[in-house]
Amino acid sequence: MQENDRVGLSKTMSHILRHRPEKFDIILDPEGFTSIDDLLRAVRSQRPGLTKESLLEVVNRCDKGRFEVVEGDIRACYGHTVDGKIEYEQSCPPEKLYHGTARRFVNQIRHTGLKPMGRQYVHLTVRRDFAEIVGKRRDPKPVILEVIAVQAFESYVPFYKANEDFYLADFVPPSFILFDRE
Ligand code: HQG
Repeated sequence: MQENDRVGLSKTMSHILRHRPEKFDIILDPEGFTSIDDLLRAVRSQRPGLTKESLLEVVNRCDKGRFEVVEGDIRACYGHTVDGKIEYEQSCPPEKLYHGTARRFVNQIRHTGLKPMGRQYVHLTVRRDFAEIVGKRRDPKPVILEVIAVQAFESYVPFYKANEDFYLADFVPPSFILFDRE
């Protein structure tokens, strides 16, 4: 599959698994999983003839680990906006996590901390380069915020591991964000 096709297919899969499963008669379990066969059927309604191999190629070649496959089931690892919060086990984060955002949001974040906004969770990454890419979706010169994550976790802020590179939080208070490293 060409990269362009993979990106398009990945977006369709994300749309279904993160945002609109009900539109495709897909039911997610509490952790966001559905069967690969059901997802395949749903994606085929948009892309007739799609093979399971192509779908799994998107899963395996995705640099951000967007999807997880476990014993015939698949889920989006993060990014959800569906009703009903996707459940993750709490997990102690690494010492530091990064969040890339737009310059225009920073003042608000200074006051209220990081909030999930339109999604179910705040998204944080262990990789500065990923935070840069995430921030550039909204600002050509994004601000990379550092979150002192272990300290936050040991105080009272729950964190959840989405995949090897991304952690989620319900919120991050400003006292655990280093703004002066912008
Ligand atoms: C900002 C995509 C004002 C926050 C990405 C962000 C990522 C605030 C925006 C993943 C705020 C929400 C998630 C506050 C947070 N006041 N603005 N208090 N708190 N914000 O898209 O982290 O590529 O929901 O900084 O690449 O940008 O599709 O979150 O700018 O990995 O796999 O509100 O989604 O993944 O935006 O992106 P988003 P995000 P994929």
